[in-house]
Amino acid sequence: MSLSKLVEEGEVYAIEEAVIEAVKNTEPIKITEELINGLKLAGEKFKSGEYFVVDMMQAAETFKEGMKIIKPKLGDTKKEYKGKIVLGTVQGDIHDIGKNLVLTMFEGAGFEVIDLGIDVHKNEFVESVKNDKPDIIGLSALLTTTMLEMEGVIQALKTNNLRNQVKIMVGGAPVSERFAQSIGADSYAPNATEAVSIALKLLGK
Ligand code: B1M
Repeated sequence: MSLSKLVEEGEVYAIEEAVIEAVKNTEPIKITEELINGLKLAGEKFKSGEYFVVDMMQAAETFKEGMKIIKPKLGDTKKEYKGKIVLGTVQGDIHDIGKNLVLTMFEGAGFEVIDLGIDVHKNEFVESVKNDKPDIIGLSALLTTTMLEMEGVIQALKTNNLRNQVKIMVGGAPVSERFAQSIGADSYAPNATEAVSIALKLLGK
């Protein structure tokens, strides 16, 4: 069974061995893409009513197990310090797979990453800008309802006179370039790999 199919079907006990085998002759990034594809297919089945939340959770768990093996192989060369980014999934949203992938890519590229986790209230981002002084705040959202929270974070930073001290990057499946512009974010990244190059440009590096 392909890696993608193993994730889609939530074959959590088979994924580790399959990924170890795949690593022998496939690029880690290609394996990551296959694992992501499996999640997407599970999501489509959920949308069509064929899968329930429990099936999606099983697929997500299988994805995570596969990523545990791939993660150390993504960007495993030591890089010079590139900057500091604070990441979080916005309030009301518990999806973190994409955000964690973004985190892995930033760490691999030489960024210091502070992960605020999931369901992060706008005030936590504000506090983090005050205390951690990041170069960038990275917001992730996977629901059409929670992506609206991104604007709340930007407003909260403005209210606290902190907006000009930090760049804002937004991402997540329902988010778009147009949406990012409409809420006053500095950038939008469609995926984890591009997020790093967009961040470097944003910081003039
Ligand atoms: Co949820 N879910 N889910 N889910 N889930 C979606 C998102 C959905 C599209 C499924 C569907 O209907 N087809 C749908 C949203 C519909 C909508 O709003 N339009 C949905 C729903 C409805 C729900 C619940 C409401 C279901 C319910 O309870 N009735 C519920 C919500 C819970 C909540 O958040 N309050 C829910 C729950 C869950 C699980 C817990 C079961 C699980 C999450 C587990 C976890 O994350 N730990 C889950 C999953 C796994 C999915 C799908 C299947 C997969 C999401 C995923 O991880 N994709 C998803 C369907 C789908 O995507 N086809 C779905 C892979 C991931 C690598 O991609 O996150 O897009 P993504 O990240 C990408 C880019 O977007 C980008 O880079 C990443 C890598 O390239 N990116 C950034 C992301 N963040 C970024 C930030 C950046 C830059 C780039 O800068 C800072």
